[in-house]
Amino acid sequence: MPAKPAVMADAIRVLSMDAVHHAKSGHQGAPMGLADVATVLWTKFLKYDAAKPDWADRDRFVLSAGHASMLIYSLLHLTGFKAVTMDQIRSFRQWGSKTPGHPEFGHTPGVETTTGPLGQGIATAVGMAMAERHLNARFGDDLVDHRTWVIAGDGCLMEGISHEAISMAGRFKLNKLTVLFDDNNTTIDGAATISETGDQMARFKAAGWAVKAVDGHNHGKIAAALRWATRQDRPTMIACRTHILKGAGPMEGDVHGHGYSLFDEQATLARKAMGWTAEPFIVPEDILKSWRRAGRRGAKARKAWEKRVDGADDGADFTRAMKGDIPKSAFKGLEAHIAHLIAEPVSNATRVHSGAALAALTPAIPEMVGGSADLTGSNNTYVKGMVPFDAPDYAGRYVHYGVREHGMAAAMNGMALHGGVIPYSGTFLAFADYSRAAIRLGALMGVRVIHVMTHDSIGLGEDGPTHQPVEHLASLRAMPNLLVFRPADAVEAAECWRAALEHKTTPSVMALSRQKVPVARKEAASENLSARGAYELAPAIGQAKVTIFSSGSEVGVALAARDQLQAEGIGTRVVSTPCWELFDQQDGAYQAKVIGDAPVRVAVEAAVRFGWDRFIGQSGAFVGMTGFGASAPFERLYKEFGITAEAVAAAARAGLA
Ligand SMILES: Cc1ncc(C[n+]2csc(CCOP(=O)(O)OP(=O)(O)O)c2C)c(N)n1
Ligand SMILES: [Mg+2]
Repeated sequence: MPAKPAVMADAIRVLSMDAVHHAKSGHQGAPMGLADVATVLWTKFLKYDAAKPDWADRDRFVLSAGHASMLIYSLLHLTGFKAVTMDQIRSFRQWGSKTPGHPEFGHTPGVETTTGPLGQGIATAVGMAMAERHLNARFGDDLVDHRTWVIAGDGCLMEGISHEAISMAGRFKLNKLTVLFDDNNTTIDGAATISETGDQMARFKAAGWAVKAVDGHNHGKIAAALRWATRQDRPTMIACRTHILKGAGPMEGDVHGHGYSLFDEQATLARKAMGWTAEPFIVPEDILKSWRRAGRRGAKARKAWEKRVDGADDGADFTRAMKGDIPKSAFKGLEAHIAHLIAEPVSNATRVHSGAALAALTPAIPEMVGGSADLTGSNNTYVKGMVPFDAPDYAGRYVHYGVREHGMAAAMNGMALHGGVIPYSGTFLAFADYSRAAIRLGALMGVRVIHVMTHDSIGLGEDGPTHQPVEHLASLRAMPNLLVFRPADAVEAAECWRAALEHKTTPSVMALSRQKVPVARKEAASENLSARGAYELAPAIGQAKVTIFSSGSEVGVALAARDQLQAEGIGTRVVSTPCWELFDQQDGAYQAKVIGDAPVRVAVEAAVRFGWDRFIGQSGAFVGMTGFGASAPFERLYKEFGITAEAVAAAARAGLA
């Protein structure tokens, strides 16, 4: 006899209690409250095949409320995802387990995105739903036709990023996106109402969503609501009224149930009330069987889909795109562009050079989907001929994200996680702070997204200190698994783009100048020098007494200082450092050669010194910023803040004295 759905839901509850109890850590409140909603979704609606977690046309399930991780681990175990054995459930939150405290992408098959920082999941899911619609437009229903389901709690919806995500999804009419709101009126400090009186349903509705409320413990009603969601022409939100710790006897619905750990007696009573007689970490055969059957539900559809991919003319192209492989001849246009730049050098802002590189890349790489947070003209992210991404034909490759830097960065993570899309977008570097939490999650997950961030220093001039980044380069360089590129001219910009695209598991920031910069690279190179991270741009004439290190718009300052010093007979070399992280990956011999042994080292960058000691040591001289900038034309600012060739040359002379 198949197990009753209510009993199947109890299996989630009991496993969540067992795991949290055993680990003496974690959250059972939300998994117990959500067990019914999740059971209906995973046994009747979610399209997946537990035997093939990476089936490209599966529905995406995002547990935005990442603290409820035992919910997804229970589901993965029960439905038969191989990696999540009962031993793994027993090892919840332990070193080396597949069941870490919060769900981690790339760590546990079946986990579509890392969640835990509240609000990120729902915003990431918007990107997944965008990627789905875009690829559906490109490859058709036969290959791409799936939904994105999100479970989000009070916390996710309180976070500001949820606003950006919701309004984007509403504007783009992402009708294959459904948010299941765990409406339990509970957060950590107590009832959600102690800090929230907003009407979440009205809020979603105002953003263009279809909304519905449902008793989150009534399987029939949940199923009806999910069915309703699949029929709407816009994104859907279902407020599922649930009780946190549902099934835990007197503690059920307690507003302090968020991280409450049931005492032994309470857990025993809860099991008894559920009629659950099995020992901890044991799921009775009939219940497990029913769950495993649910986990195989999608197998037939998956196999039929595989046949369709095999038979489709563009099946191989689809598979390549989903694997994240770049088309074979992707860089031909870029190579020609670089050759042209060497033959006929162009001096301009590096943001303009980046735009030129994009013009050579985007026609050759159809997976690239660009965009900007309302700064298209400033970011140079738009390539002529690109069509906006929008309903009802989602084939467009340019996203008008609106003024939503954080939501944009998270959506890009979602697109990259979905696969088949290589997202890039633009904003000002100073606003990296707005998107930082999503950039960090992207770095942690190892997704290829490219954040174009222009106006990268005081060099932006008149807009003043609010817009002038000074500490941002240092703070982004501090982030693990993030490539921070700061090209010095057109050739470096092209090289940096190529390097960013060739790093499949690392997000990149492209820091670009607003102001015009001189040409740095005049000779053809036999390799991508920027991909080395740092390289000798100009050698010393005679014995090297001084090395000047620099990046981006200050490389021109470094070269001018070199001219002054060489005129005085002081052998001076210039090292360009477009990407510190890639330099760190070079072998020791290469690094030593680039750093060199000139007795005096100077660095110049229109930013704070933090981090530069890595190149110049403690005794090196740094020419840059020590505080915030100011509003004035950029030439005046460079003079006032002392970032000049004269200052660099003087620092070098002082070092030699
Ligand atoms: C950005 C962020 N801020 C704070 C936290 C810490 N935190 C984890 S869960 C939570 C409350 C969540 O409330 P809700 O989403 O309603 O979950 P429930 O208590 O209903 O399980 C908080 C503040 C976090 N994980 N992420
Ligand atoms: Mg809650």
